Amino acid sequence: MTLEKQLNELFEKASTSFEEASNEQYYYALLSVLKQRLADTSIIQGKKKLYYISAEFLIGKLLSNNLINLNLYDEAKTLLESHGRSLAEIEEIEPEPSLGNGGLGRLAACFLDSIATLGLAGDGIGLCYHFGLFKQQFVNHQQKEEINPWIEKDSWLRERDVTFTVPFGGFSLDSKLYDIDVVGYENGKNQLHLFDIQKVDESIVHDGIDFDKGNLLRNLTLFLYPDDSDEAGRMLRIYQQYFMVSNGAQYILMNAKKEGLDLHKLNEFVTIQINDTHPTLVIPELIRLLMLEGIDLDEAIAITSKTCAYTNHTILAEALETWPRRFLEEAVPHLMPIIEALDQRVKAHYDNPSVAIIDDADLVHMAHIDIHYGYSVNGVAAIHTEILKNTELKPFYQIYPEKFNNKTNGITFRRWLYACNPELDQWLNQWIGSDYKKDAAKLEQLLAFKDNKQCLDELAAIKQLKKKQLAQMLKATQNIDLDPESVFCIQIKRLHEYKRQQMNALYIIHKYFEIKAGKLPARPITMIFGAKAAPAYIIAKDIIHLILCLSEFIAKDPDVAPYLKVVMVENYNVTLAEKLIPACDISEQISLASKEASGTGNMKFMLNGAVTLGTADGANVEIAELVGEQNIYTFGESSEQVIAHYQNHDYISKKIYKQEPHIKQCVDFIVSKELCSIGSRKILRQLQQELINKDWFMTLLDLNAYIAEKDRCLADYEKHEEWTKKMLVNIAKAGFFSSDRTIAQYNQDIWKL
Ligand code: NBY
Repeated sequence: MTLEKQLNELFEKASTSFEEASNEQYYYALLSVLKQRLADTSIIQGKKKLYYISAEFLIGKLLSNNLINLNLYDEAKTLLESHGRSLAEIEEIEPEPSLGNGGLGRLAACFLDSIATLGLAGDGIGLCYHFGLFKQQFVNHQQKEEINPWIEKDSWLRERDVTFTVPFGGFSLDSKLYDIDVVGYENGKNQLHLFDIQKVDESIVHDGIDFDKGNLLRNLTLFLYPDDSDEAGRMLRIYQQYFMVSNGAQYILMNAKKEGLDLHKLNEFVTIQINDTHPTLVIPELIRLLMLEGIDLDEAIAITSKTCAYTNHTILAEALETWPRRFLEEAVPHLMPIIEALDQRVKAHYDNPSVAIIDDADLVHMAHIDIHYGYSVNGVAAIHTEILKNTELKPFYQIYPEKFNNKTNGITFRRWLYACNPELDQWLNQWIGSDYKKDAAKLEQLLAFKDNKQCLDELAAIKQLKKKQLAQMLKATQNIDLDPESVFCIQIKRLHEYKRQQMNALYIIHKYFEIKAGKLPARPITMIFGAKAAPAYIIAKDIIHLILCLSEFIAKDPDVAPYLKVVMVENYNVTLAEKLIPACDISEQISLASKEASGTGNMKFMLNGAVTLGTADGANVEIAELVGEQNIYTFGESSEQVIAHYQNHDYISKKIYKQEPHIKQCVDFIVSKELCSIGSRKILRQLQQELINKDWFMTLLDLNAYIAEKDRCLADYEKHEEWTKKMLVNIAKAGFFSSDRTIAQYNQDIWKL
């Protein structure tokens, strides 16, 4: 049946019509039709199945994505347009599930798309957070957190008749399973399994995102990453993690038994990818469950170690989780004998205390469990994997060189090109055909048109159009005025000191001074930020405050406002990213070298024809190798230099502050009376002092280099044809960053499905 006929039937039932139905009715009718089509799509089968366990799946809205993958996108678009509707408008009705925080969660979502597209049998396992990540509002130039509900009566969730009992110290909780179908591009489907508790109570949340952290029977699945600045918050994270993995492991074994598989050979039928350390407890849990099936400890450990593989996403100490032994004793006492047995085996083999699972301070190192008792350890970009091997995880690499491998991240082109930039997709179809949809490497064919004026003019026109569309959208939704003739520099990502949004803010102050002194830029510059700060991360919130104060201050200065504009979009999320990325001229990837494991926004920007301004960090390094130095702007100290500063303790920000008058001037402007009259003197002072006295992520180290390279980049932007060529080369070389390629490599080297 055609989409038209199906929608028509639904509209008739609701006594409405194509002409009279509201956008809301359109959305729910489409949802219902697509859910039926998804239900009719066959599940991908295979002898061996992957389970990708992750605390986050930042899936974003699913309407367009599902239309594309079910091959209904064009039909839907034409149909809607013939009734005077646009897909974009109807999509606005869909709430975005914010089941993730940033790159790690979005990567999991891209991976599910590619796994299904490649026809591999692989499901996701996670939690059904009711509010996901908080919704961000700006009040008094500060971030305020609000709940972010997304589950409606009618949604992509499918209730399943599956429940497990999860034991905790002193009580147990029964689960409830919801599935979301994950359909591949012109292929069958897999599933995302999201576990919830039975009696979750949304009403215990008050004053933004506060709630009783001790009420586990009611709160366990309310939020992603509840504030962990106190012990109750940290305990809640452990309860969440264990609830997720126990359900996952029970689900996996239930299926294995249903299929009559030999549990002694589980690893021939199942592989489990552990996404960062949050799902690590799946290892002792699987061992425990196998023992309940009558398998002895040694064999249960051996089977589990052949089944589990681990992905590392960071070298930052903050995210290499360790839990005090007594936390685990309280939350999951039944796992402690197993964790202790795992630790004793390690200690019996290796005296190096740095590879122990339980250290002398009685801290349990989650990553160490993964590395000793998993069969693969991978980093997410070439440079990151090298740092893991040579520095961060060196003693482990010496023990298990064969386990270590790199899998450079990727992004799904279905969402980050076809869905978010249909104009660019059309242009590609015209110039190189549509083969690249199945084989992203074919984008390189674009290089043949590098000197074709018409091709370049069309590309430049598309960028201009996307900038206009963004301006219209931000005006309508956030009352923000953008000048599409200005150059758009965009930095959108989680707020973190290592990502150095504060360095970008200092650049803005530098430009402000220049403009004040009469040195005008060739064209107006628009600096766009989007970022959420973790609720308990004070410095990150201080940086947001600075940016919002700068934004207002500059807008009010008639000398500067015509040349410089600072915008921070509210509640940055996947939906906003889909609008911002196609409109970007300059992609800001300015993390302190060695700290950004990969980055994936950098790939999305490149694919949409933005040029990268970045440090030699994460996947920027691979982007630079692909596009060549004429087509990227790289600055700053290398990861080796930065690592040496940490080792030698020789970076002293105060020294730079004192020696470089211009840097001092910029840093001191943070506490100028102009900014303090807009914002909070206390907060701005705290940030300024942080930069002078601590600056753990070395903002001042690269500031001069950043200013120089950004100015060179802005000057080059004025050479229109050359710039458009750079855009074209970036698009042509982006094929490597398709998550289809990444997943093919995971499968070939790790999963072997
Ligand atoms: O994973 C990101 C990396 O920063 C980025 O470079 C990489 O491209 C991406 C995908 O591999 N990591 C990330 O997003 N991490 C988190 O969001 C995260 C979440 C929670 C915690 C730590 C990190 N935590 O400690 O709870």
